[in-house]
Amino acid sequence: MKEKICVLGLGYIGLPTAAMFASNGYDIVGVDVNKKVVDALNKGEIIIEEPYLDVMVRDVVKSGKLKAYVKPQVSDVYIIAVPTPINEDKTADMSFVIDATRSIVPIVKKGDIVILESTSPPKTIDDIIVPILKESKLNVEEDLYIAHSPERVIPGKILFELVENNRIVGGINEESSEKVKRLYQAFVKGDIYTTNATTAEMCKLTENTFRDVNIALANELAKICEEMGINVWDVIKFSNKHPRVNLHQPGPGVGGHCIAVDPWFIVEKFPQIANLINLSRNINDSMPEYVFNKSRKILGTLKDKKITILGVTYKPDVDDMRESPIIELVELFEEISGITISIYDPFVENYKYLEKDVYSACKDSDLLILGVNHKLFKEIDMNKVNDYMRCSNILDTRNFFENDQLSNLGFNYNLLGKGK
Ligand code: SAJ
Repeated sequence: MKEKICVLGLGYIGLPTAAMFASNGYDIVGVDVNKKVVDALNKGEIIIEEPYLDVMVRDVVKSGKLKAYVKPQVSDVYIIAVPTPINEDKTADMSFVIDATRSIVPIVKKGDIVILESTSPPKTIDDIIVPILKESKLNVEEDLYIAHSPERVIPGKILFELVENNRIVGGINEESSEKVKRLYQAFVKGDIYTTNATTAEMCKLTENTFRDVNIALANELAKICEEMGINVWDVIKFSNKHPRVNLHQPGPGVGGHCIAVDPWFIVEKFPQIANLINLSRNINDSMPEYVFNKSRKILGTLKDKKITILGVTYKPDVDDMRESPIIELVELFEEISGITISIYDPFVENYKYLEKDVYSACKDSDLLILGVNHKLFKEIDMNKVNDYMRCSNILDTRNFFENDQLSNLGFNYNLLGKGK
């Protein structure tokens, strides 16, 4: 008999995970505190954007394998996939994890499995999950199987990566790791590695910290190369010809809900030791202001100027704006008196200053900033853009455009990380 699984939190991770188990024959209870999510789901509808997820969810709801509730229901497995946002002071807000764990205390029974998928600071299983579960009258270490199994999927490819990626399972003991590993083998084709809970927690944070620190290095090099009057993109390209070097790319900052957040969870626990991690976060956070200052240098003054921004999402070819550094850039421009801002981003429907058409966004503009490298932008007729702009200045933060081509059209082309 397949276990009944209760998934707490029906967001970017919980919902695809629930649907994936359901489509593999498990009975799934989906739980979300947001009644709108629950009502939509019970009609077979979803309120997040993710390729193919709508079809999968519709099918499993129709077949009765996935049902949504606002409260957890008695099950054999509980998967906690709620958000762990960051507080103003850069510490993790664990309230959703705490509430979700507490909500299963009255129904959890001997032999059940409890899995934390949410990205969490190290020791969350030991210091938060286990103590809360002890509020049930169970002898937790003996009676329950508990593990952290962090999600590692990338938005836009979630259903593919849920199946294909390798996975880590860190249990409070070996039986917990093995039980949880067996469960995920229902659909995971990648390898599943077992370890202890704290190691699993640290792996997830380390993966994103690795990227953050490397991006910070690229951003620092960009600033240095500008000072030297050389092109960081060439430095990176040629350095990467070395067989053991793989530099990341600079840019206007790091967005998304993972890389810009997770390193803080390590800093929070080890502020005295995590110097490099802390510094890297600050370097990446400094990039919107760096782009802002570079814009000012290009234009002399920003007062009464019109700025056009291409792309406001946190990365290319998605509609996701969470923690986007371009939002921060926009906020910096907003402080300038007399400034006009216009934005063109075909992936985004709701944001200020949006224009439906790239050429009207560029009309009478003094500076065009390429914020995100959406592939679609390759189709823009730059000759026409040139005609519409008041002054043909470009600031490319992603090495997206061809310098020679734009210079031939008469643009003053500026590249982040390239000095004049
Ligand atoms: N970026 C750069 N330079 C680079 C690479 C990225 O500036 O060389 C910027 C991007 O523009 C973007 C940000 O970093 O603003 C992050 O984008 P991303 O595509 O690198 O990562 P995410 O946040 O969408 O997803 C990451 C992934 N982690 C890793 O690749 C190690 C994903 O596998 C995780 O599941 C996800 O975080 C998560 O949930 O933790």
